[in-house]
Amino acid sequence: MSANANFPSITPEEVAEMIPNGALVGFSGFTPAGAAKATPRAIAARAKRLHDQGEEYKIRVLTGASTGPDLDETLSEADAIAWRAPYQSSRSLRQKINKQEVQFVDMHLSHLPQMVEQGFFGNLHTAVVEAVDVTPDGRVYLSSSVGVSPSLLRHADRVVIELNRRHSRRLSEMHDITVLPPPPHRSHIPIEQPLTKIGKPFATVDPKKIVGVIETNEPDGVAPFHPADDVSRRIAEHVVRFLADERRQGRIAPEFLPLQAGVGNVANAVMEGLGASDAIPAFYMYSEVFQDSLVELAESGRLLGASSTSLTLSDELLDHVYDNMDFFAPRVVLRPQELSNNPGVIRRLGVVAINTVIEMDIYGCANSTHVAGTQIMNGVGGSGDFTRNAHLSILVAPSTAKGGKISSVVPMVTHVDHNEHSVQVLVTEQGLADLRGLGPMERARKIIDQCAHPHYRDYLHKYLERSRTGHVRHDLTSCFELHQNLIDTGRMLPELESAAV
Ligand code: 0RQ
Repeated sequence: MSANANFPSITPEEVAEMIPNGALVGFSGFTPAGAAKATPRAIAARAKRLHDQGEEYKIRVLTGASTGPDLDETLSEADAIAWRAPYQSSRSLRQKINKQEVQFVDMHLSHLPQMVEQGFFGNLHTAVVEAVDVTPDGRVYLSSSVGVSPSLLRHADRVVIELNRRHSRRLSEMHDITVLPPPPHRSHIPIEQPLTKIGKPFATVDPKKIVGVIETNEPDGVAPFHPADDVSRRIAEHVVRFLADERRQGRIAPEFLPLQAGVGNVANAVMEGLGASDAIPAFYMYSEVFQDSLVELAESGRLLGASSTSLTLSDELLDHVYDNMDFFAPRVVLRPQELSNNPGVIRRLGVVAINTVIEMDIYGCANSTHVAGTQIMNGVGGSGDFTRNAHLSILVAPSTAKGGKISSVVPMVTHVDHNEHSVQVLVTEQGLADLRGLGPMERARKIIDQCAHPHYRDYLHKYLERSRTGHVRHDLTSCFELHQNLIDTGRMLPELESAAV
């Protein structure tokens, strides 16, 4: 049934006019997948117009995670964001956050729906949600991501649907949507296998709240996947060898365990490596993004199925999935982020989690978010949900950054996203440190010898030697010396002659 027969059409410009300065607006989108598109562009245009007239106009922006360029980048460039949660990956927005021009709440993605339910972010003025269909009784068939949209639809005062004709109407065959009741009224979540469905193929909204429907026909615009570089491939080799060995030793069951892999180059390389390995059987994913590398793995039979909250696929591959829904629909489940990232489910399924960090320290704490402890990159995203609760938590990073001027292995991380109690395995292209069962000094020596770049090992060993007392040994006068050197001279070890290590 055509949505416009049931709800009035509205233009993005009319929606922008409805949203006052300072309002909290929830947009669909988890990565560029399923992100609202036309409305944020119109809000940005309105902001620019008002700013030219000397008027203040900024909104508070809530989404599932990062978004497409039409949302964060466009709104930020128009100086239209005052506050943002829970994750972002926009160049322009990150600069404004680091200048304190935007307040940013960096939080675990699994917490977001209940924070919305509990009203911590204030009154939700409007939700703008991309969908493939909406029925007169308020069933909203979402598009390529679920994210936090079911909660936004419940709690917003008014709702705008962006009806994007570009997506397959068969997406509902993948969706599994339920909103958890607040405690103490929760019972166990009966997801016993990555593809178990426990909800409905649609989200619901009170139809009286729908102020209008905007028809669009636009791709998600996910950037295409780049082939893995040498460093990522070496990291992947260490991870694959380690997991195959864990299985041989019986610590991972013969049928294997579901995997979660973060986004980006290294994660894609790891997935490729796992796909190509004879020692790893065909496997499932229990993750938050379904990205490009998984399409081929599914078609070759290496990936048996995946639970996710978004189809983060470049346009060509998303079209390919839509053209082959008979194959993909039974193999992919898209859930709200409260369930894709649910700590209890991750622990029950025994997920093996692999995420990329900015830096790791010699005792196993890791920093995913803040360069030199101050400059936000993206945010913790789902990495904490998975790292804390996985059966096996693996964190990876190249051993150096910026052409060798920065060591990713440091005495003490300048910001802690994952602490040593959650982190079990650290990997760089240099090697892998399995930290399970090791005391602090054993960990430190292993991390330096296995993971640090050879040019930084001597410095790190000397740091350990001069840190003489305590259980976790630190020299508080010099634990951030490498970072201070970086700030002062542009490199962590100024005496290193060659930058290219
Ligand atoms: O900077 O963009 O200026 O070149 O950080 O680093 O090596 O391209 O790697 O794109 O995978 O990003 C941790 C940021 C890594 C990401 C992080 C600089 C480096 C480069 C990017 P340039 P790379 P990636 C959810 C998964 C947190 C959220 C998460 C992230 C830029 O993976 O945001 O895990 N993770 N989500 O030069 C200074 C250092 C640096 C550094 C890297 N030590 N110091 N700069 N960079 N290390 C879970 C799912 O289920 C999906």
